[in-house]
Amino acid sequence: MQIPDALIERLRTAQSITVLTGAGVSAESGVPTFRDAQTGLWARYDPAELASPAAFRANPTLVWQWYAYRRALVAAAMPNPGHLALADLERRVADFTLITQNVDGLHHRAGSQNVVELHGNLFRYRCFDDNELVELTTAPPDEPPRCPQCGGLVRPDVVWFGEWLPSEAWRAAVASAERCELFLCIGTSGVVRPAADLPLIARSAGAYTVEINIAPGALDGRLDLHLYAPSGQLLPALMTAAFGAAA
Ligand code: BV8
Repeated sequence: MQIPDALIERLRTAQSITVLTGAGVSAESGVPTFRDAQTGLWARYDPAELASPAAFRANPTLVWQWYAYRRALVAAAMPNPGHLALADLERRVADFTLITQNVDGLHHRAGSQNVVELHGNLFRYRCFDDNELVELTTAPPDEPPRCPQCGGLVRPDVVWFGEWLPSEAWRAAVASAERCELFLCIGTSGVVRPAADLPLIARSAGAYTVEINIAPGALDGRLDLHLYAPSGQLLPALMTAAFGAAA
């Protein structure tokens, strides 16, 4: 796997690094990507349709069970060497921000600290009516429970299509993209906005921008460097090339 010296040098010297990840970084943990998640009984549903307030209003049981299915997949998964390499990189850089579109929580489980969850988290819950956070010790698999405050239906604390991103998370993401010297964009198809705008915001602010993916996508040719290899293999190799054998 040929890694350009320019990237190795920037990894060694950058004081400020920002990373954006998508579903591809969790693929090698056995968590299907957003587009691939529709296997088996879910194959006949468009994920963007299920991940919407309209779908939950129309059929809360179906949407709740889809998220229970995804929680079970993630609970059975472990962070992979790609997640671990990013946690290691964070410990070596003064100003490091990890922005993720993933709702699987695997970056935290890998030891990453400064994680911005742009699209929420599968294992947190909110009331669909009063939007207050709801603590659930165990999430029932079949039916959405009721909010203890107002009796409204409980939903996963994720951002659905047509919903605004959490303003504080978006603000922190844009600020880190604008101030970083190096921006790594890993395992995302670069289709869903506004997340897909972040590498372009970083580039126009002067950062050196790098895509890591297994295949060209919507960002192809729009960043400074595009490396095509599985992130679970390329990221550990990058860390070894830049810092010697992983800590
Ligand atoms: C918003 C949480 C303002 C839930 C997610 C019309 C009407 C309304 C909105 C829009 C509209 N047109 C456009 C929009 C905006 C819309 C959007 O972008 N739509 C797209 C589909 C065109 N965005 C929104 O709605 C956002 N909100 O705009 O609010 C607003 C308000 C009102 C009205 C208008 C606008 C909210 C977007 C967030 C939605 N929630 N997730 C859940 O998870 O269930 S998005 C979800 O999909 C993920 O979080 C992620 O963001 C996205 C999936 O993308 P990826 O992560 O990149 O995954 P994907 O499967 O696509 O690709 C995997 C990649 O990995 C591939 O490139 C593959 O090659 C690579 N890969 C695979 N294996 C590996 C690998 N790479 C490396 N190594 C490997 N081993």
